[in-house]
Amino acid sequence: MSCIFCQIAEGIIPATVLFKDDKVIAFRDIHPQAPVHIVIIPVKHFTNLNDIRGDDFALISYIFSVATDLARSEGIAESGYRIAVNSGKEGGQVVQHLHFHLLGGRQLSGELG
Ligand code: IU
Repeated sequence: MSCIFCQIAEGIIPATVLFKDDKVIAFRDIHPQAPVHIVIIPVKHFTNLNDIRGDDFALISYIFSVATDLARSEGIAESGYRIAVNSGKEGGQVVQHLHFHLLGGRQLSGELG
């Protein structure tokens, strides 16, 4: 298994895990870009958003519910936060396992690109 996020999901590579069930795992980013920077991934391997079809969109909806719960538990729900997905090379994706960034705890820039 060469995918690093699959290895985190399997517990082979350690991470600071904040949430885990059979579908989703959330852990603190190792190079945080904000006071709160959490990576949320589906346990099942999808390379990026191009792999998401049909019934898999229910999983994406579930990931958003996990993310918004984490925003509340991390204390950033009211001040505001960003959920971002980098998909593909020009989207800035580095790790080739679909993931969502939850960022907050500081004023984020309006720049998206
Ligand atoms: P990107 O969307 O693929 O650019 O983001 C990958 C993120 O995964 C990036 O913020 C890394 O710091 C983070 N990360 C991590 O938290 N743990 C790891 O073992 C690896 C990357 I590799």
